[in-house]
Amino acid sequence: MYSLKDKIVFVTGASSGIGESTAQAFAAQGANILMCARRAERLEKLAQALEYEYGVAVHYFRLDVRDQPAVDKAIAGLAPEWRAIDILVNNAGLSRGLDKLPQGLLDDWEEMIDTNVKGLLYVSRAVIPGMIERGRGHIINIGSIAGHEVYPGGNVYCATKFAVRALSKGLRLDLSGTPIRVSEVAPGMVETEFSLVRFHGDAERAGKVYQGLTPLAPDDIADAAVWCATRPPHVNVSEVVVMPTAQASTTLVHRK
Ligand code: NDP
Ligand code: 8X3
Repeated sequence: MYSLKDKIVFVTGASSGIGESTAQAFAAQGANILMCARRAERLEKLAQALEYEYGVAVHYFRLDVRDQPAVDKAIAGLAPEWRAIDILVNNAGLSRGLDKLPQGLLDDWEEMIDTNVKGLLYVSRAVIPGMIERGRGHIINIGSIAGHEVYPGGNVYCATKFAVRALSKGLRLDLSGTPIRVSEVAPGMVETEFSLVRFHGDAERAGKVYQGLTPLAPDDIADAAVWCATRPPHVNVSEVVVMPTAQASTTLVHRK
């Protein structure tokens, strides 16, 4: 098993849900945690909890991954002790709306594409050259079942997650011959703030998404990310698809 002790793990979108759980799960393995999101006050609380509970070093910064100059500045400006990122978890992402494409809102489309595709690219472009120079690294992209199957109203969100899958595959090709690993973790339904964000704060509608079934918890996905990262160096877990038992596909969910 590959030890995570004292490794530097950078988690984007760690202020909530899967990112927060992932930061915690890697810290529990003794990794030092670098994390970002827009809601820095939440990161501050998480940093204190992780330092206290696991005795690891934590550094956080406010970052909107859609802002390319800010991404470059944040990564280039890291203190020397934080520069050698071992594992990048590209998690920051969101869905907006569930409208049929002809009725879709342009702002929703821009936000999803800018965050899920361009944000992931900006962060990857800033971090991966250092991994190549150091001759070590692992990129774990949080994709989605929506990147494997399309569902009605999923149109642009699904397209962004298909893009995450394509970029994960493309990166494996482009990094061939290096020791750097690339994994995609693709969850089905996970109860987080995801649906609240998708439905622009409509809590009643968001709650209905998870009614009558046991969805995944963010920890289930954090577990999968840690599992990918702890395989021996000659093992690259390319893709992990994790679904609630009650979910057979994006369109077939059993509700009691
Ligand atoms: P949450 O809404 O709970 O968390 C999303 C995280 O992304 C937050 O920390 C948010 O931080 C961050 N984020 C969003 N936009 C930006 C931005 N522009 N810059 C920096 N950080 C940003 O949802 P999840 O935990 O569920 O989502 C995490 C990932 O998992 C996403 O990529 C999502 O697509 C994917 N996913 C989720 C599934 C689910 O059912 N929940 C299933 C499959 C995949 P802040 O707002 O503070 O910036
Ligand atoms: C989130 C899962 O099925 O709501 O990526 O799109 S789904």
